[in-house]
Amino acid sequence: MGNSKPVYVIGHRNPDTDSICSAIAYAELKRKVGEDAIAARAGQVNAETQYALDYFKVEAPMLIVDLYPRVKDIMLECQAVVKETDNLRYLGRVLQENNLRSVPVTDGEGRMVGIVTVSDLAQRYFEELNMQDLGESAVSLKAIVDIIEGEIVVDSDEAALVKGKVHIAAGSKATIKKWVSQGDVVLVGEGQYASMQECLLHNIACLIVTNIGNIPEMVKQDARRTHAMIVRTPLDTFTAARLINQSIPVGHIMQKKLTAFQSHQRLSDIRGTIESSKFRNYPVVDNERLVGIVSRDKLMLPDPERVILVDHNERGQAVEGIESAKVVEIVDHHRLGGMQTGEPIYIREEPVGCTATIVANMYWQKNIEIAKEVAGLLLSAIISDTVLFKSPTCTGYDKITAERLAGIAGVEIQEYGMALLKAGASISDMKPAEIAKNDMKEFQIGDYRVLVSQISVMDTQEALKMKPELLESMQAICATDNFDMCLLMVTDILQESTELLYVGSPKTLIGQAFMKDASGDSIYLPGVMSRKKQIIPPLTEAVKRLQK
Ligand SMILES: [Mn+2]
Repeated sequence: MGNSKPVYVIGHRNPDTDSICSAIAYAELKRKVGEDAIAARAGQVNAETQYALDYFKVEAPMLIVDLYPRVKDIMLECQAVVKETDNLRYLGRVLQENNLRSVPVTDGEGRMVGIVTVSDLAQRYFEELNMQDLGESAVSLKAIVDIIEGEIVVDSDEAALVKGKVHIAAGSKATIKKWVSQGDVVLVGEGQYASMQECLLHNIACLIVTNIGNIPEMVKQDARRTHAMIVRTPLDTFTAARLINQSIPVGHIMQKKLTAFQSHQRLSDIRGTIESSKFRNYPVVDNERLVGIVSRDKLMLPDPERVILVDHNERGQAVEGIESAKVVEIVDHHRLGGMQTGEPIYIREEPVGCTATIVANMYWQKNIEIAKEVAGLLLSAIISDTVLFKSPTCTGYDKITAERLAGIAGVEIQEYGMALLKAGASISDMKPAEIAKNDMKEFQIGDYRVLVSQISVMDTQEALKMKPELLESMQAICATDNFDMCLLMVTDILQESTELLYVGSPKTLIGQAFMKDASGDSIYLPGVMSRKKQIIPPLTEAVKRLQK
């Protein structure tokens, strides 16, 4: 279909076993029918899910923190880089050969130190119409010898930096005396022996004889005595002089004040900077290293990520940044929560106990075999969502599907199921703040934003010993994230009941919904295990009654 990017299959935030396992299994099914799908998760794997993954030896899906487009999504490979020690001649060639208007500059260790543009180079040439002063440019004698393809006739310290100016020795001795001084580099034409000797009287650093001119022994002796270098070049004086101008290192003309980005930055955060500056390309630098470039033309239209939502359909429960992505499919078993899409999409919503039930049957409807470990994960999801078939959300379809999956996975349902639930029901290592956020889901109920968390336990007392701390944590969540109410279901798997803790207002909502005195901070709800079937619908009904 021409889509080069993979589609991510992802469950809700604070993923439960269904969200993780259905994502894994559905991504696998998509791959089996030839689509490039990757299973993902929108949060940490909980203890119960980890038990299932370990039991069936399957890796957790990749974590997606958010779907906001980032610099790395539009970053291009850098075509060319120059080092700060490279000379302007090399820089010019790099710019020309790659048809670039700018190129990043790195130091010897590959760290990004600047950027140099065509206009920096042009400006340099306009400024240097006269022979130049190399004193501040950090040009070594060796750099000069190299650039003019010189042959050293009398040696001195090649590594020494030129401290003086560059001259062409033309004219009388008097003129030379007037212009040339200590540390200079002087170009002289062939045969001008008197000029050569005059120059060497002034303690110059280097004498360059052009057109492979002859150098008499007398001149060489003068050079040795004054520690000057003599170089012979095949070039004519004009060309050699121009090339010396280009021996300046890039570091000398580059712009050190950079507008650079980091690969993890959100595009929405760099857009303003790009709009208020004028560059065509911006380097991307991570840990001081150049990793790519961002072109201003590419900024406006990054391809959105494509996602398939499993086990949820509400924006508030989806991975952060879902609005920047393109939802292409939904496979779910919850109420429709008002998601809008730009185009028609494939939706499979069934009122069953678990998304995994739907996914398993999609395999079978397509006559595709379910691998043993995938069957084990799907079974785990059904056991988890239906609390081993005890939840009122459980249907006969879930049960039949689970039995068939257990056959493929080779496990005994009751035994494996109790072990799985037990793994998830252990709260001994959990802090009250973690329990208060366990399996947290956000709901818009009438005008109220309500957060409902759920923890399943084997023994309610262990959790309720922490009730004051739990309520305190819930208060904190409610306040920081601006919820009207925070609810926590402490569900006893064995007793098949829930102790519902709540903070925020209006408490009458709880009272109305469950026909109980809710003036305290918790109520006992026998037979209640399902958030979506036994908590959210009565709350929705109560809101309608209250808001009349
Ligand atoms: Mn589910």
